[in-house]
Amino acid sequence: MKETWRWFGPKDPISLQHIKQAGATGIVTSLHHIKTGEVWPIADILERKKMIEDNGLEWAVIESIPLHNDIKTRTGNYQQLIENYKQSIRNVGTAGVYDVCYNFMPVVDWTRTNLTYTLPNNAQALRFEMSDFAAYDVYILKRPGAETSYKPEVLAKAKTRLDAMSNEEKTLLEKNIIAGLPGGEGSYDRDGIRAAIDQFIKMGDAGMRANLFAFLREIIPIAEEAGVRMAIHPDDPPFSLFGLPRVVSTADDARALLNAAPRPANGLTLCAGSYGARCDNDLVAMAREFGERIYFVHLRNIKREDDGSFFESDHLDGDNDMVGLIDALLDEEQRRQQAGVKLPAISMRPDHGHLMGDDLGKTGMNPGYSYTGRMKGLAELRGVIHALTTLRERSLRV
Ligand code: DNO
Repeated sequence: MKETWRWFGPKDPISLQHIKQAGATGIVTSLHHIKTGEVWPIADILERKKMIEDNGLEWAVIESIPLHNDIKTRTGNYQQLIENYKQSIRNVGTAGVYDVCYNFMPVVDWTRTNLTYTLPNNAQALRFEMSDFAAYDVYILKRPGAETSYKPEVLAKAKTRLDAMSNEEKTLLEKNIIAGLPGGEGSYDRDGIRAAIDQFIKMGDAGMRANLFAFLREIIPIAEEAGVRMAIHPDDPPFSLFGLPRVVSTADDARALLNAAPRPANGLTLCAGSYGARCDNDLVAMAREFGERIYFVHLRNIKREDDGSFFESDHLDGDNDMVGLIDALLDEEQRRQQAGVKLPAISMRPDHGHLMGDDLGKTGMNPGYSYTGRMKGLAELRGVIHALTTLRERSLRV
């Protein structure tokens, strides 16, 4: 597997040299300075690629070329925006970067309620607490009909949580949910998010899915021509938020979207932490079923709770079968090598890490994307990859 690391570009407090020291060989990044919807100029892509290569690394995956909301709703200037997206895909292919991650989440990108959840060892993790989310949705945002989205016990807990929150805590909760997390799309204030929710909620799952498939039917042929593989990132978390449609949350969703444009350029990002936040998603089975079309993996673990809440646990300690997942991905890589597939390696990155060690208390760390926690995650995952690969080689020799 190709060991990669997400880097937020020249403004990232973590340098390319430090990433190299952590042992990664590939960089996952985006041109964050280009506004969503605009064409990525070749010159900018090449400049970023050179910066990465000058440090002895490779630009392995683009995460992400974000989709403008108008493409998701097929309103406004969406046709021009799709043309722009096609041009960006052609340009990245010309520049020699071949894997593109993107997502089709409505309104909010990845979402957590608590960015400093303290673990028993005093490191900090990211957490999604269903009752806090409900408290925000029902009592602070006051979305019409929001109560119907939650179970009575979640609503009861939400009210208790809300009553115990100071004004500062309420402000922080709102910021965590709607102001946008690193690499995510969409930063709103309260009125802005209300308007965005109104726009998307009426589409329902069927409307949202139809728009995603329409986008794929236009983009996939262009990606194929450009030698680029599109790898859609699942909804994070993989269930409806604010009553909004969600169409990339389950194995059925993944199957339907792969079938909507059944070409090799139409692929998946298997984000273990996102799909894995639902107990009905069997990650190992998904890796085996969709293996051929998985181009990028986010290896992250979580501990789930009954009401849909979860926190991000250590990479090898959680509800996800990380060893089984890596084993399935290594089998797929072996299959590609034997079949002579171009670019057989699957890029993995340690997704998120705890805020720990010297990073605690440092300013400017991107939530989930500090140095030491991810380095620990990468080292643990590398150990699993190394052990499984060694065992495979030995069994071949016998
Ligand atoms: C969170 C990430 C997301 C993801 C985008 C993909 O850590 O997984 O930011 O990169 O949603 O488009």
